[in-house]
Amino acid sequence: MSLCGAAAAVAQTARPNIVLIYADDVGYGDLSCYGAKAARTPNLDGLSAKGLRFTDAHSSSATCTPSRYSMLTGEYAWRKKGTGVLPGDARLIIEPGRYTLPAMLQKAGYKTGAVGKWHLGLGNGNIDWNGEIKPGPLEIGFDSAFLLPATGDRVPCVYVEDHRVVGGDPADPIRVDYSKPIGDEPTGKKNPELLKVHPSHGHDMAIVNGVSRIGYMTGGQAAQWVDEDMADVLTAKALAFMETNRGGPFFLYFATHDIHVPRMPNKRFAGKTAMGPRGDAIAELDWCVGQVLDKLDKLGLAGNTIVLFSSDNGPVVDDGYKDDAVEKLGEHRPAGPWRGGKYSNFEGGTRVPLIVRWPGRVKPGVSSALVGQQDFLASFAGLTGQAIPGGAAPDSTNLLEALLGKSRIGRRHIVEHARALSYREGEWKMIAANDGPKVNANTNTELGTGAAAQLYRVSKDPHENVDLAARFPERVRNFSEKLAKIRESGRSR
Ligand code: NG6
Ligand code: CA
Repeated sequence: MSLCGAAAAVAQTARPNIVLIYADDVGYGDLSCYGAKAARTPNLDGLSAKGLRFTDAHSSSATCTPSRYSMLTGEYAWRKKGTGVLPGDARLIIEPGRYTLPAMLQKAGYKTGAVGKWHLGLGNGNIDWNGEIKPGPLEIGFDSAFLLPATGDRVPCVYVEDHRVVGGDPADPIRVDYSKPIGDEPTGKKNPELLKVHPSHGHDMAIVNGVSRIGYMTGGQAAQWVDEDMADVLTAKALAFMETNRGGPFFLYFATHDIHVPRMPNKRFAGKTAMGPRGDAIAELDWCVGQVLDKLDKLGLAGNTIVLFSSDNGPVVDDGYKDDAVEKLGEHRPAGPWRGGKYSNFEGGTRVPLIVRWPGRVKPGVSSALVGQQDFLASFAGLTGQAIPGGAAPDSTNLLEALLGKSRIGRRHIVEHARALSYREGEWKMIAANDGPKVNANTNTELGTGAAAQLYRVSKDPHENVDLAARFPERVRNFSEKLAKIRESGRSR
């Protein structure tokens, strides 16, 4: 019996290529396949029409670093200190040698590549940007990497390939400082006349390519990126990775810069929407997706490749630059039906688009299964027949059946993370008590803050308008206990 079972399990495992396109700050309502009218995303709509579109998929957190940490390690980031939004000179926060999504796939025989936004730190805490930059992605399971080290709005504004800055010049060394200006270099604060886009809050330090950033940097003139070309540069690297590894199997983690600030899409996309740069960045993102899908077709790999598309957190309109996003938003609802957005404990913080396409294996449609990005690790371990070592990926659940559309049942519960933790189970959601401002004064996002725990029946009240905590104190107590247990046990799988 057990031999038969093992044989059956092996027969069911497979090693398709996996392409994970991970967008930045794209909200549930930002894509036309999720209902957007003011932005058209034909390539993503096509992916969705041929794939499975999820309506209850979540990033683990309402900001970037913790979501990426959770997705790559299968551990809720809030378990570990130091996993909040990182500065560009932060040390690597995933321990080298750790069992991660790419390391697991390496063991399964995959070539693994990271292209795009990293934001998980690099080095050991004192990086020399002119020398060897490690540890980084290559030490946690990627065979190759072409990175934007932190965010588009943080220094250093250079690409890092494997262990080195691309185009670095020993005669023009790069220096980075997050605490004070370096020499008398111009800054956004002192020299607004040098800027082509002005900050609305923060972002008034080093000026690179006419845009002031978070943090100070000098040097590396020849290495500095051009924001308007970034989508082209990253997409070309993503396509080259697939081409090189066409013999497969490969895992491509393509983390776009779009649609994070500064939103500076290539001029080809200017005016593609009536929403200004934020809308045009959505058009640019959709183009990147189209390029990846075309390449898979050209390489004859589409049928043997799972393509996933998702986002690292919910949407934000004004995230620090005067780029007309607020003025030109019109009727567009970046978070779709959900309340809040990036930074928020309301659903808008973590309920993000997720599309999964695997021709012939995933039946096109829509799924309401509750899934988290931290589940990719255990799910793809299941797919490729990898056993997860004890203690690894403590919050990753094998949801392969749900991800492939064979089951409508996803997680029984999920913890959502922003300022506080929220506990979702079935139709219900509790936001744990948390102090602080109700609204992020910079971005104008409702944060879901409350001195007492809040309870919402999300199925009937998707916008989380009616707090039912006082009516159902038992449920609040029960959910608080379950959340405490998940915290204390160090695992939820
Ligand atoms: C915030 C930045 C915001 C953005 C965010 C990280 C300010 C005032 N705001 O601190 O612009 O960079 O961090 O975004 O500096 S994330 O998507 O990478 O999490
Ligand atoms: Ca983000």
